[in-house]
Amino acid sequence: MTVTDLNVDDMMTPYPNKVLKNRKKHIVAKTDGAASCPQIEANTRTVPGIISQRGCCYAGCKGVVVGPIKDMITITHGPIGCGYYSWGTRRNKARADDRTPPEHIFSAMCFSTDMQESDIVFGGEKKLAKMIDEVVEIFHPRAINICSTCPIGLIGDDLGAVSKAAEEKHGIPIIHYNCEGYKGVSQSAGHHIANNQIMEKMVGTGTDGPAGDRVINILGEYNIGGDGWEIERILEDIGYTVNSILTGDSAYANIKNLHSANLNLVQCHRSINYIAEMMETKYGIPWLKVNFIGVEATIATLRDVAQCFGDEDLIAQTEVVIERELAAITPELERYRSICKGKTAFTFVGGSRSHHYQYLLKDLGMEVVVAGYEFAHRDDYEGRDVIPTIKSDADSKNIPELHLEADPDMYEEPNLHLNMSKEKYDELVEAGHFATYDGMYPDMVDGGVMIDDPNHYETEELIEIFHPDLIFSGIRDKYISHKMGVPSKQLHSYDYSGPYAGFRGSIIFAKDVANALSTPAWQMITPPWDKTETEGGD
Ligand code: CFM
Repeated sequence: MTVTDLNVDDMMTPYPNKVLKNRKKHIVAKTDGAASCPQIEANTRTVPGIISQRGCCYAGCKGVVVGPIKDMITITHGPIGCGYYSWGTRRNKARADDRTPPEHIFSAMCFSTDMQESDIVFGGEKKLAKMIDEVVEIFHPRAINICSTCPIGLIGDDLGAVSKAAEEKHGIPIIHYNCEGYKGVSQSAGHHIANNQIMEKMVGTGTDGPAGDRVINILGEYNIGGDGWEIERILEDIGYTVNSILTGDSAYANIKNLHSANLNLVQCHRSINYIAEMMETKYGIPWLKVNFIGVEATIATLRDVAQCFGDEDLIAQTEVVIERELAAITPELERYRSICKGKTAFTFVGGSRSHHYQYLLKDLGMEVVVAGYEFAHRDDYEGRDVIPTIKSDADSKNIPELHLEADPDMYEEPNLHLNMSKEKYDELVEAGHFATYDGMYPDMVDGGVMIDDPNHYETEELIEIFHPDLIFSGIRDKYISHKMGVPSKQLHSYDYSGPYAGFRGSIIFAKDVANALSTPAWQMITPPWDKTETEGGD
């Protein structure tokens, strides 16, 4: 069956009518290379009863955005399971540096109030206050995060009051997040809550940020498997000063100085676009959507960034670094490419990578025939023009918008932060420099399918219809494909591998993909449903 023959009705026959009607809106095929993306339903509630692969609001706030801040202690206020299951699984790496000595790195630890039945009945505020006292006494952190879980919202513990009292007592910032798991429709609400608090309580409070006119922040890069370090290596080689990567290997000590940057680069647009937009409003700092996944994408990104600064030295040095890095990786990449070429993939990740990895797979000669997102919004599929402001998030029903005033000491026309004329800046905007990598649809192959919030059943159906050679997903769906005899690679945690970003990362990725595609194991297994009685099995 070819991809263009996909008949969604056939695929979804077991559904009752109402469910069919709902799910059909979440799937879009690109046919005849159509330039404009059909509307896709996204960021809406999963049909109750369907086994979705989404996570919760707490996962998006604690697990994704604030958990990786290495010099803060992040307390999970709730029963132990939430803290335990979000402990160390994301592989966001951290290390000591000039500002953060090893004894100040807490991101690999798990802190939880371990709420018991009696705490739920009588309230957990005292327990939380006591825990803050304990962690301050034992670890002396610079600042503390408190993330709430579902039961906390239901019993009504006042985290704001506890944090305020503890701040006065201990003299350090204590930031609370009302990110109860049930809020919103997915992780996405948690990203937004985390962004708001970081913006309100941390950004702009520091006075010791890096000086210079080539200072950048990288937003939406979480250092999974060391990705952030590879990106930082390249950028510093070219001559930029990286103030902070949010939030991979980041520190409170640097986040408070986020406003010292001339430019914000946004790698994951889903989880941290809010901070980029809010910083533009408050400080006039421009932001650029980038992609460091893929060799060609990394090159294009580096050139875009240099163009933003418009500095001849930077532009020249960018080319020197590109040439040197390409020379170092090309022979090995070619070897893996010869194995991967012509193969197809199904990517299913959160809200950003199914798009970004298409560039790296293209470098290897592979095509993505099905791309799914757990919790993306319409703009992640269709492009930012579709829903131009953060106000239109379905999330915002749960999340009060921050009303930011422009800071008169900092706010300038965005061009001035880049030491560039307004005309030149407008020219770059016009040329699309602020819209590259916007929306997945333009990068889909003809006949390819985008699907929002796919469930276990639909994943199986799509594998049977498209027969992809490789599936990129997460731990929840990895074994679905294994059972069907199709190899898979985790794109959330990279299994135990990485980094995959930048130049050096592309080689590691290519090697992992070539290994997965060429292992003979997949031809040797017979799935249980194809086994005859005599072949055994239970
Ligand atoms: Fe952004 Fe992410 Fe992603 Fe995401 Fe995530 Fe992740 Fe992801 Mo897993 S922040 S949206 S909430 S790129 S943890 S590092 S891999 S689902 S596609």
